[in-house]
Amino acid sequence: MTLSAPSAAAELYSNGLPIPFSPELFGPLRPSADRLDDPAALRQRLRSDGYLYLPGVLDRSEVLRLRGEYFTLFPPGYLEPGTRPEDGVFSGTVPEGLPEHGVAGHPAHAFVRSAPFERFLADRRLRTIAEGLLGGSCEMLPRRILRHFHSGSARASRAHVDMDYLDAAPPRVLTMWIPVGDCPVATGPLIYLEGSHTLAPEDYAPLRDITDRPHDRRPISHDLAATARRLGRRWLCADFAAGDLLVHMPQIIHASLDTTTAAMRLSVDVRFIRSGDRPDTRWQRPWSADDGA
Ligand SMILES: O=C(O)CCC(=O)C(=O)O
Repeated sequence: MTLSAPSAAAELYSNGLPIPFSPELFGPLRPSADRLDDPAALRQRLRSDGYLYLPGVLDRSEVLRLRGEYFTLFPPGYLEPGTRPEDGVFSGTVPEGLPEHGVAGHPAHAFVRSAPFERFLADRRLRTIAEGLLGGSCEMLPRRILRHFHSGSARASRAHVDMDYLDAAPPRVLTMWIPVGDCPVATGPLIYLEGSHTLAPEDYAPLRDITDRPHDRRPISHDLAATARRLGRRWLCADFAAGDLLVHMPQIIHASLDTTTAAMRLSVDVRFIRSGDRPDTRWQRPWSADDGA
């Protein structure tokens, strides 16, 4: 599989820090959609890679409809004039008075509590994949996160493992990441550190001192180049299209890149646990960006 060159020359960024798009630091994700009809093979692939990259599993038109329904909620001036909400093209100006992303009053806060969002996530395909992977009936945790980044914000997700945020959860948990729109490398997708689900937490503990959030020990680091070099591993990425799905284990190190395109990055991440397992109570409420979980 080849990666298209990012539109922003050879240098990418995460949280404003540069990371060269070089073969030393980046490699391609391995697609696994050919195993969808074989849950045992899919489970085996998840165990060996720590993630599953499933291109084209969801209905592209439904994903784009969700994108349009979200961006319709923004005040005039936010989207580039002459573009459609489903394009999600940033005008370059955040309207005055727009609350911080995901807090009460911001469109994302209402959207994750809305019928279109519920309907989209009720897609049987998500549950079927989760049940095949977790080996039985599953529940989607109610805290479902809508992430939205635009160019110029120098914001992305720091390197982390989900188990540091779900530490009161049972071990049988997995995450699904859904790009809500096309998300090539330059738009700032999720990336995985190759084979990092096999590391022990002590292996990456020293990286926690390379941080822009010294008060919060949960992120591993905001410096993705240092993370890759210190651990001797590449970041795996792909040019995602609307309809693609990623699944990962709570032990794999992942992060995201800054958005450098006018088209905004929109995604949803959800977690499944086995029915009957005791959930982490912080994940039992709908997401709000200031809920601290
Ligand atoms: O979308 C992102 O930038 C981060 C998502 C994430 O960490 C996850 O899905 O576990």
